[in-house]
Amino acid sequence: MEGAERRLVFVSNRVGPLSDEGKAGGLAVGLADALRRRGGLWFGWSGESSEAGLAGDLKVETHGNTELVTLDMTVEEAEGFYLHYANRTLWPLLHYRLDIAEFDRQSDRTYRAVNRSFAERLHPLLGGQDLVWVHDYHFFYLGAELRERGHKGPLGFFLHIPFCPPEILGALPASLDLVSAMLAYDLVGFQTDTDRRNFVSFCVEELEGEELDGGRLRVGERVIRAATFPIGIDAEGFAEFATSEEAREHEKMVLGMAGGRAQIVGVDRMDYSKGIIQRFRGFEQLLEDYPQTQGSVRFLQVAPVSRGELEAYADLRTELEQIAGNINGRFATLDWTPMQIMTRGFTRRALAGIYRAARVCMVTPLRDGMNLVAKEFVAAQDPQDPGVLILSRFAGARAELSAALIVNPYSSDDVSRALHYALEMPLEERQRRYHLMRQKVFENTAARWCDGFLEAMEECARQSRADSEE
Ligand code: ADQ
Repeated sequence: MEGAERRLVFVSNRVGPLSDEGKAGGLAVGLADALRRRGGLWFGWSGESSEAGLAGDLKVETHGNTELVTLDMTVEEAEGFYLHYANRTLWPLLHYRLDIAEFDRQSDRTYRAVNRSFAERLHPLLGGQDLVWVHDYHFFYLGAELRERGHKGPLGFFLHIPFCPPEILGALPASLDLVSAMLAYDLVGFQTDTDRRNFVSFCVEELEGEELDGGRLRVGERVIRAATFPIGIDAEGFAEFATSEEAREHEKMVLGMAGGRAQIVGVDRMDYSKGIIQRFRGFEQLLEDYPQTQGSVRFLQVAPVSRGELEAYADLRTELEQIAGNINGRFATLDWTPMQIMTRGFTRRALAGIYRAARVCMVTPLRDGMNLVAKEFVAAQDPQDPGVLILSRFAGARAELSAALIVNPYSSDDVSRALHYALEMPLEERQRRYHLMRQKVFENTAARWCDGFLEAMEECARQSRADSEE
């Protein structure tokens, strides 16, 4: 299809919102921007359950050039697919947590059946020339199911979370099926080179695959492209948020609470992969090892509850509240409370103000696909007086943000030393590090990420048309 742009079709577990104003997570923020610019179809789960489930009516919302199409699931579909297989099996496993991943046959069946039903319902809405871009670990089998129904157009897949090494993935009873199904996509994208390498290694070691040049990979008859596309944010937009009135009010409130003390912040969905427990231990150790910091710092952790239906997440909340309580009990004085934890969501402008009030932001996941909080923090800073980013070596963002203070999040010594260093850091060094990071964040934006992936998909489509004409 020379000249005309192909229609864009996104598939992701949750759809929208298309507006910036919501409390959307990382994925939605990047995609909404692309659809607003180019138009198309966004297909996914409504987030609701009904008796008919995936067999029920499609819900269609039209916003200008974009259609949002969603389906309900039955309670059984939602539990087996989303709660169980996606979030108790794949999420921990792909985040290297074999110790808590649960494997059971029934949810594996439901997950595949849900992928099949999504393909069944999506296929009639597709034109052969559409660019279909499937997102994340909820839909490993969707591409293969679309192919079975005769879809011949270009199919892309992007994994927002890490791809663990074959030694870990191999523990998944269905690992061979799952990775084989990924080969139905023409382009498979990852956040980092490590994730890509792990995928290629699995194909080579377990499926007799062969790495070709140009990022291509041959497995049996199939040749696909596996590449790295680190996701970004709308940096200009976020920087503007940071100077909005709402941001300023929040900045003022946080600074007011700090009362002249150095403000440390953490902002994460409440998830065990984010390393919040270890971060609290690091903060406690700062107070212990550097007693002069007692009374002169304040730590605010913002952690909205997510996936609260799952035991591991409910337990985490209890544990975090206990640790924070213990730290406050141990160190507080009549006029100083060391830390505060908040589980409510904020608008993006409010969040930008909180980041701007921070002297130090701690982003210390034990494993993270990218971590957009790190990038948002950088975009929100005042260039004249920027805060310091402490970043885990296990966050995908580390590849670009090497000018942050890089720590091993498992080592409370390392974290407490980095905190102390950050608190003492002279303005000149803060500015130097900030400018290096700012350049990356403003260069590699959400729009560029999206365009890069779509260009690579167009290239795959041209290639496969050339091959079929040969
Ligand atoms: P997440 O695991 O959700 O995303 P992250 O990239 O940090 O992690 O994005 C979280 C988003 O939620 C950020 O945009 C942040 O601003 C927002 N957020 C956090 N707390 C909030 C609060 N209290 N109120 C409002 N908003 C809040 C997954 C992967 C990541 C990957 C993204 C995108 O796990 O590694 O970076 O997808 O690909």
